[in-house]
Amino acid sequence: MSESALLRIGELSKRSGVSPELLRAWERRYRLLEPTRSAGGLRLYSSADVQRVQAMQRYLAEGLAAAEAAALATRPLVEDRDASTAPAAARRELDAALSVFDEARAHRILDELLGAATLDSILSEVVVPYLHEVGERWERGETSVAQEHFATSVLRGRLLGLARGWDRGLGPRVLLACAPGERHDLGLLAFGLALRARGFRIFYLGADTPVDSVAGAARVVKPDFVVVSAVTAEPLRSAARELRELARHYRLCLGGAGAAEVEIGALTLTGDPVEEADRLTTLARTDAR
Ligand code: B12
Repeated sequence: MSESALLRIGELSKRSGVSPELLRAWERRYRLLEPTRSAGGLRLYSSADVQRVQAMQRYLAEGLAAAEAAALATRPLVEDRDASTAPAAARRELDAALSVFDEARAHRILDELLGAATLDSILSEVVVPYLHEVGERWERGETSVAQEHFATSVLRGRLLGLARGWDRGLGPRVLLACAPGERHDLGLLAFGLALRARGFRIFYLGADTPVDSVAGAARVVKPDFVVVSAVTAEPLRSAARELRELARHYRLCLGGAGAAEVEIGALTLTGDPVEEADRLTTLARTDAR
């Protein structure tokens, strides 16, 4: 759409009969509108925004609550199956369901996605970016703690469901755990699923695992790789001595953003879980030769 075909907030307001204040509130609260910016930084709205405002008005007139109306009004765009816009549309649809605590609908969306796209692309283009979006909105105070907890627990449950049986097979064994005190395990879980899709066998200990307990599990599992992850450096730094010891017995990798700042001689996996799964696959193949 050319810039001249785009509308400013005042023009969108005139066209729809909705005040600029209310339009801004819908944009902020429900992400009903997705403006681009002009060279001068002004918000510019497209015909898709106009359609969503009109849909919102229809649903409100039918007596729906604003959050429900917004969730439905954002739906039609999701039917756009263009490869370049589908992940953003899927994230928006997922968000519309999760932000009004509609778990059944979120599962339907995920079912549809799983039927239509690879797990790699769902992880990299929908789940991980969506978690970032939730986090950013939570930081700005636009998403409540309840909404953030609900969204992450539904997604976590779903990812764990996909993990069933991921320890089977003949591929290299990987033992995965979060560092002691670390409760963020979604990146690690995504990494495990991406590894599984590449034939690895996964043994998952999850959040907040003492390093001596990881070592105990490793004695039983006899993994080819042990991965300990953390979002910040602190949990890894605090456990550095024990992790160094673990690295003497096993091929140790540190994962997650926290690993970037910790130097204990282990391989660090700080990027996207799918890309890092590719890196570990290459490494495992090199080892096998
Ligand atoms: C969900 C969430 C939670 C959930 C976690 C649920 C769970 N089971 O994971 C709960 C509610 C438990 C939680 C708690 C807390 N959280 Co929190 N949380 C988040 C949130 C919204 C999403 C995190 C997430 O899963 N992201 C998706 C992952 C995949 O993305 P990522 O972490 O950026 O990781 C990237 C890479 O590092 C890589 N990756 C990540 N892990 C791994 C692992 C491996 C092996 C590999 C290869 C790659 C990899 O993948 C990503 C893409 O590149 C973020 C917001 C954000 N912006 O991320 C805050 C965030 C991580 N939390 C934060 C904080 C401060 C906390 C608390 C201290 C809050 C509190 N006051 O209680 C506690 C700490 C709990 C603890 N002891 O660990 C901060 C961390 C700030 C910092 N950098 O210091 C963040 C960034 C929010 C913020 N901006 O303040 N949180």
